[in-house]
Amino acid sequence: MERTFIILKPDAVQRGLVGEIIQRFERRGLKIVGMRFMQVDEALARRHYAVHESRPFFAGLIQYITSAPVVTMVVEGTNAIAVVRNTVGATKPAEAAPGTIRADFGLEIGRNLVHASDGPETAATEIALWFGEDLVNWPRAADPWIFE
Ligand code: IDP
Ligand code: MG
Repeated sequence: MERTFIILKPDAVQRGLVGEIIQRFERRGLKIVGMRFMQVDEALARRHYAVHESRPFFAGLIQYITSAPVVTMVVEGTNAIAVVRNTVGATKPAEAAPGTIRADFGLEIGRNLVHASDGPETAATEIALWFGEDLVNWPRAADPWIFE
């Protein structure tokens, strides 16, 4: 069982796609163990995207992620990290597979709607950064019908 971290970015919130996007993760069978609606400040944005600090798009990325509220989530499930990345789609919406969130709702890389951890180490780091210990362990009634 894995956990991964997701952000519904400001464009998802401003466009009224929060319910639609969360529904895709829920329907997939992923269990929500953390969720928050928040305004991201610059310091947190810079820590989260520290790996991209030297990139030309960094300033725009910080501006984007702090420009309106976001929804942050931690979800749990079998192979959750890869499953969520696949559900989200490729970074460039134009190259994302049809049926993925970024393909179905996006056009441009700088407005690609969702962040998702890209591996076990980033998932652990990002969950600690954004949620700390503030997660809920709960037995879901449907678990035996989703996890064999
Ligand atoms: P990811 O979100 O698919 O993991 P990363 O390469 O980690 O993609 O980039 C982080 C985020 O930075 C992207 O989701 C996108 O919002 C933004 N980004 C990446 N490359 C560019 C770019 O060339 N122009 C504008 N924004 C970019
Ligand atoms: Mg990334």
